[in-house]
Amino acid sequence: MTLFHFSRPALRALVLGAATLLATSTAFAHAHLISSEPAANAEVAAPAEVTIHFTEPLEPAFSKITLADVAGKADVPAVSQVDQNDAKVMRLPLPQLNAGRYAVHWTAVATDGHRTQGDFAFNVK
Ligand SMILES: [Cu+2]
Repeated sequence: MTLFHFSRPALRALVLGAATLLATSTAFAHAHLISSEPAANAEVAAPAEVTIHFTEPLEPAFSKITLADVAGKADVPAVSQVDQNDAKVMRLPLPQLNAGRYAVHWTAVATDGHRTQGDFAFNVK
């Protein structure tokens, strides 16, 4: 592998440089969740949609939100969409949800192609 062609100090500098770059650069930032409505673990009246705000613009073709109920799969006819005017916002329109706990799973692909994902849950009163 090409890494073995570097001297030890050079390799060390390379690794440190990469770590510094990751820590300070926003040019290669992944899309992370800032906030959501409903918020994680919130107890709410049945919401019309799940909205998630991200740190970076998303690639609509590869980003999505899905919803699961206690049975493992909620009957959500719509698909999630990235906001056409603000690509840092993604939404999943919801049907009328019954009372209960719901799990949200999101996959966000940033414009740099990097994928992040996460889960949170909320309760419908
Ligand atoms: Cu990235």
